[in-house]
Amino acid sequence: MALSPLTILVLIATIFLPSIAVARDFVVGDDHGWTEGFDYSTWTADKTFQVGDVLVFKYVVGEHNVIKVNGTAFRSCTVPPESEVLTTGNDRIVLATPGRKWYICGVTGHCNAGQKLFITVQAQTLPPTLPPAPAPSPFQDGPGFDGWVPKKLLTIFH
Ligand SMILES: [Cu+2]
Repeated sequence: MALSPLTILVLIATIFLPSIAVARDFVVGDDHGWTEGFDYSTWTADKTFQVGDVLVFKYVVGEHNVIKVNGTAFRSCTVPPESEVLTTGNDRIVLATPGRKWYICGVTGHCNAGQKLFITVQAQTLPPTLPPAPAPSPFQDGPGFDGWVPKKLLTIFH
C-alpha cells in the first residue's frame, strides 16, 4: 500500500513534534516565589519537568539563596561544603540532565521551614544542548536512537 505524501508528513510530524517541544520556564512557587513556609512538593505535584526546561528562583536578594544538593543533604537540610550558592534573587537553572534534582535555601532554618524543592526531570528525545546532528531519515530509527544506533552499528561491523 502506497502512502500519500500528506500521510507521510503527518506521520513525521507525529513522531517528531513532541521532541521539539519548546523549553518552558518554571517560576518556582509561582507568585509565592522562593520562600520558607511554602509547600513545594504540592507545587510540583501537577508539573512535569523536561530536559531543557528552566527553573527560575525568585526572591528578595539577601533574604534567601539557592543551593543544589543531593538527596541526603536535602533530607537533612545541610549545606555541603563547597556548595555553589546562587544569590541573584532571579536565579535561572537550566535542567540539563534527566533525573532527580534537589534544591534548598542555605539560610539557617529556611530549609527546615519548607524552603526545599525536589523534582524529577524527564529525558527529552532530542536534548536541545546537543549540537545539530544530521537529520535522521524518517524511515529508519525512531527518535531517541539517533547517535546511539550508528555507534552500536559501528561496533558491530568493526
Ligand atoms: Cu531562604
